Amino acid sequence: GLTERKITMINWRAALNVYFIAGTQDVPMGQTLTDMLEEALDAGITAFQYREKGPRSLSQPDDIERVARACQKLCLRYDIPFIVNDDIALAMKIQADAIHIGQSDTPLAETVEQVKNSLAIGLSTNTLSEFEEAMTQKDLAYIGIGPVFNTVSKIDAQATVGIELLKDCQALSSAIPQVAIGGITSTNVQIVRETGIDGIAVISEIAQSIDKQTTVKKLKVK
Ligand code: TZP
Ligand code: MG
Repeated sequence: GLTERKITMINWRAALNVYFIAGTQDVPMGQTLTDMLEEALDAGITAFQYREKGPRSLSQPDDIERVARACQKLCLRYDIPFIVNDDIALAMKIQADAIHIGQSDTPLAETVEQVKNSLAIGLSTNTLSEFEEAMTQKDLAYIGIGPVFNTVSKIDAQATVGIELLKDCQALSSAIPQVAIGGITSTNVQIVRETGIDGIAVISEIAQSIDKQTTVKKLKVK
């Protein structure tokens, strides 16, 4: 059945605490995505998004599905949400916990229709008006805001939004859980946390870390 593939009752505010994102392209030489993910899970990440995108990413659907299922299985074992980036068909096929879409992916209304209530939905925003629009949507589990700082992990990243946009969004509404993304590291995480945002999403800070226990501990709010 489908039930054993999903975790139950997701508290998204808690899940956003340390939200790790990665795909094959983010794995350091000599490692595998699943090994890297297992280390991150062991260190205490609170959500994982499978994002297969950009140079060095897998392109064969069968390979992508196999890796996705392996990651999903690990996340289930650690009882944290497994989220698929962008690929609604894959997310539906394997019954992920959620689908994450950006502003230039499948529009939200269409995504809602396609997931038929069986997946939670997360949406990225890059401006205050996109955030305001997202806040009116009843179908969103959480909203991403960024890139906060410069990122090396997304080739088509929008201009950086800085801490100011995070503060403005927080001031506007916190009705839907929010996560900051883009260039967040152990050294700048404090000022991001001070905005009162629910969580942080990172790729490179965890993917590149040779001591994930220490890195996640620094990023995480107890
Ligand atoms: N969306 C906005 S920035 C970004 C994504 C997927 C990449 C974040 O990666 P990093 O390495 O944490 O800056
Ligand atoms: Mg996208």
